[in-house]
Amino acid sequence: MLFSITRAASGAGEPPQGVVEEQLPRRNCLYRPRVANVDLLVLVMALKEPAPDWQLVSRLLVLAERQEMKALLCLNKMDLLSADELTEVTGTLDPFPYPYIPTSALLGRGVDALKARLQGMVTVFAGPSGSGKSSLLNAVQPGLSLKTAAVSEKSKRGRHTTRTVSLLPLEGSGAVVDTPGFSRLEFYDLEPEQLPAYFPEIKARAAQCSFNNCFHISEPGCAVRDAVSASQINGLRYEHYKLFYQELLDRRK
Ligand SMILES: Nc1nc2c(ncn2[C@@H]2O[C@H](COP(=O)(O)OP(=O)(O)OP(=O)(O)O)[C@@H](O)[C@H]2O)c(=O)[nH]1
Ligand SMILES: [Mg+2]
Ligand SMILES: [Zn+2]
Repeated sequence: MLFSITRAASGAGEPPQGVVEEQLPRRNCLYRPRVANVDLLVLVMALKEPAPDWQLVSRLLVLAERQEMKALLCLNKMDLLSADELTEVTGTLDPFPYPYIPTSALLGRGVDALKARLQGMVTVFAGPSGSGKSSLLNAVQPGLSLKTAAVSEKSKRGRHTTRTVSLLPLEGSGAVVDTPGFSRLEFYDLEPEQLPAYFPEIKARAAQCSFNNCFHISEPGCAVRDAVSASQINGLRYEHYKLFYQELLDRRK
């Protein structure tokens, strides 16, 4: 996210003024994150059309941790899933160390809960093209009238409808930033040793590992791996941790 928001120009109670310093690259890559004064990252992932990319969710959450932003996951397009299918998805996500809400911009489900979370916050909406970021924002505040477009019939992927980053004041208090969709996210200036600190569920248990330099990969007496075995840490999240750790190691070679 290549933009920064300054509160300097706004008075008490007024929405913060936005200054877009640079635009996001349009397609498939997001570079070095430089986000200032953003309180909350709302990560919008469609449950279907396009299919969810959980690894991208974990990547973005690392980014949120690095930027010390709160994070909220919206599982959008819940109307495209049966109740059983939704239960199955939330079952594979749990335990999830961040709040999440199933939403449907189409039916207005979860929109009040989302709206409540945005009050008084500067929030960035991020996620793949076609996941429904602009649609959810329109549902939260119909006056926004943000442009949306159907996903491609054939590939079920988004059409990169939102092309620029825009800061929008919210009724009440707060502001939201709609951003273009992306599907790839690289880590910048990140050493593998720093990674455990950006997975809160790992960070919380690291002190109990036998070795204080444990990186939770294959070391004996690892409290993190024990927690994964006991389903206290989500196995998928742990797989992403290992994947990112290896990626960061490989990059150093
Ligand atoms: N069935 C269903 N369709 C939805 C929902 N939310 C959004 N859509 C549809 O999904 C398509 C893409 O929505 P957008 O809001 O344009 O998606 P976006 O994330 O802003 O996409 P980009 O701007 O390209 O990054 C549109 O046709 C929306 O009507 C939902 O909850 N359910
Ligand atoms: Mg959009
Ligand atoms: Zn460990």
